[in-house]
Amino acid sequence: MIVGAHRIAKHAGEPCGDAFTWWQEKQIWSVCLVDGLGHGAEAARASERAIVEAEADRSLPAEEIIGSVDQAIRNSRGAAMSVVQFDTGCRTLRFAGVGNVRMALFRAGEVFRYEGSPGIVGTGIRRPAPETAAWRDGDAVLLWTDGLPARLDVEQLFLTGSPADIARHLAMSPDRRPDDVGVVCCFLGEEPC
Ligand SMILES: [Mn+2]
Repeated sequence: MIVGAHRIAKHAGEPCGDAFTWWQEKQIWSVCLVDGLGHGAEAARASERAIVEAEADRSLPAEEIIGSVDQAIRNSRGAAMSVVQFDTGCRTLRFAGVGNVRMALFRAGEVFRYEGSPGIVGTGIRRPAPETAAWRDGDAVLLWTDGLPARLDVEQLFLTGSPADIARHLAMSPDRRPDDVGVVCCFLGEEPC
């Protein structure tokens, strides 16, 4: 597993309302991307609290992490959020999301897309149903917020560069919308992080 990420605030000089984190717990790698509603300081407060709570729940399954964050950020503006967990032993993934933080898995000409269920984390959501799938060495996974278009066509990007390069390149792309943008890129395989 190699992970890289990049984010850019809507307006230079204001806090970014998109936030990410990842961690390894035994053979499970978890990656979390959060978009605090709107932009600016209140959005950043919501997403930072979501990240702190997610990290505190690090051993829970993805959908339960989102359920805990929902409780923890009730007094915030709310957020969209997705969590994906890669089991490096079984080569499976588990995805859960609420709101429009999207994910796609890229594999030699194929793209598998994942979307969260409707709702706003922090408003008393129903726990989202997780999706599971198998992955292979060499697969690449992107997560991105709505600062980028819903459908990203980026396969040529994977020919060069590290996950951090790809995330930065995408975050600065001309397709970017007038919003905070956050991107996380993962290369799946046995490479040490
Ligand atoms: Mn946004």
